[in-house]
Parts: sequence; C-alpha cells; structure tokens
Amino acid sequence: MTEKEEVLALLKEAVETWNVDMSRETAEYAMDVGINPCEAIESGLSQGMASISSRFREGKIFLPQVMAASHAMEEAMEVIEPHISAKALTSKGVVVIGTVQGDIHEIGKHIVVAFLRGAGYKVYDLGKDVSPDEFLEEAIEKGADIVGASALMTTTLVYQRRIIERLREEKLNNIKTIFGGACCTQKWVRDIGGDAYCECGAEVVERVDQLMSEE
Ligand code: B12
Repeated sequence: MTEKEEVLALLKEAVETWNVDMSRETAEYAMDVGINPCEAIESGLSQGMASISSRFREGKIFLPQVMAASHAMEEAMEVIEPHISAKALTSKGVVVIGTVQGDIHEIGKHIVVAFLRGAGYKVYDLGKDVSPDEFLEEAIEKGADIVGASALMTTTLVYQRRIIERLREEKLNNIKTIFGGACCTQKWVRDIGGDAYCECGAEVVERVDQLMSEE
C-alpha cells in the first residue's frame, strides 16, 4: 500500500468508526502531505459514509451511530474545505443551492458546494429544509445562473419538481437546474424536466460547466 492509499483508508476508517479526533487529525495529515482534497473526500471520507449507509440499511447500526459518523465526516470536511477554495478572482457563474423542504441531509450538498467553489463558482448555500419559494426568492435576488437542490428521501423528492414548477410559473426559463441526492435518479430528473442530474460530487463541476456553456 502506498502512503496515499493508507491515508485514504484511514479517512474511511475514521468515518466508519465515527472517530471525530481521528477524522480531523487524518484530514490535517492528508493536507500536510499534499493529498488532493477532492480525492480525500471522494476516495476516503465518502467511502466511510458509504459503508455506514450499508450497515444502517442492514440494521447493523442505528441512527445515533449514523449521526456520530456524520459528525466525524463534517469535522474532516472543515479541515479539507479551505484547501479547495478557488484562487480565481472572477466568478464562473452563480449557483444557488440547498437541501429541499422537509429534508435535513446536508453532507452531500456540502461536498458539492466545496467542489463548485473550488472550481471558481460563486455559490450561495441556503442550508437545509429550504422551501421552493425560498429557492425562487434567493435565485432571483442572487442572480442565479443555476439552482441546485439535494433530496435524500423519497418523501422529499417532490420538492425538486416543485422548484422547477415555480421557476416556470415565474418564467425564469434562463435559470438552469441540477439535482442530486440518494433517492434522486437520472430518470427522475428527466421526468420532472430538470436540466442535469449528478450522482456524485466528483462529477458536479463538469456538469455545471456543461450547463453554463449551453444556450
Ligand atoms: C447521514 C444520514 C443521516 C444524518 C444526516 C446528517 C447530515 N448533517 O446530513 C442524520 C442522522 C441526521 C439522518 C437523519 C434522517 N435520515 Co438519513 N441518512 C443518512 C445516510 C446514512 C447517509 C447520507 C450521506 O450523508 N451520504 C454521504 C454523502 C456524501 O452522499 P450523498 O448525500 O448521496 O451526496 C452525494 C451525491 O448524492 C451528490 N449530491 C447530493 N446532493 C446533491 C445536490 C446537487 C445539486 C448535486 C448536483 C449533487 C448532489 O453528490 C454528493 C457527493 O458525492 C443515508 C443513506 C444513504 N444511502 O444516503 C440515510 C437516509 C437518506 N436517511 C433516511 C432517513 C429515513 C432519515 C430519517 C427520517 C431518520 C430515520 N428514521 O432513519 C432522518 C431524516 C430527517 C429529515 N427530515 O431529513 C433514509 C431515507 C429513506 C427514503 N428512501 O426516503 C436513508 C436513505 C437511509 C435508509 N436507507 O433508510 N440521516
């Protein structure tokens, strides 16, 4: 195993074992030895969360452990995020993003925000449990080129559709939309008339660049 592989494995293990200190310290070490921050997130921390997800689904762990693992992941993200911040002075575009109404899952969105900021986009993160009208108001106020919304539950997916409906009702056809989150699929986004779907944070910059270049 190379040193990089070892550090990525430790990041995964820190989240898997909800070890906050290990998570923060390993993230600091990873940045010190020059591991690519995006790789540290996608190939390290996110792998830990993926394993937490499966164990939770199988009933091997419960909500408190998931919360503790989320905490460990967010601590490491705090360390890593400044290392992806953009040096670009001009913004490539404005993105207004949030987690939809009734949904408090934010980890994936935080990753997406970090990647987009790192790529030079001006990103306004509205947080969690954001109503379609709040998305709309902020999109208008901030002059959004793109609205992005995360939904992780089957019960909250419908609010992604509602965001599109509200944008259409207000004739904001120039604003593009991008969606993601555990329950969201390419098919769903096509069915609701969204402009792009993104399965994983590593792809988001490419997708958003593409949207910005389309008429
Ligand atoms: C961590 C977690 C929590 C944490 C959230 C902490 C936080 N601060 O976010 C806590 C413990 C609080 C929590 C609470 C609940 N949770 Co929960 N949770 C999870 C879990 C295990 C992991 C989610 C996660 O963070 N993944 C890691 C990140 C990195 O991945 P990601 O979110 O998928 O994001 C990536 C991509 O999807 C994409 N992406 C995501 N968003 C966006 C947005 C855009 C614009 C783009 C472009 C891309 C994009 O890029 C990201 C980076 O790669 C999932 C299981 C799962 N399979 O997702 C359940 C899960 C989502 N939770 C679930 C449920 C039911 C709940 C609760 C109702 C409690 C319960 N009874 O279990 C409450 C919800 C309360 C509410 N109103 O929202 C269910 C939903 C089931 C369903 N089908 O509806 C899941 C699927 C678990 C399960 N199998 O039952 N949860």
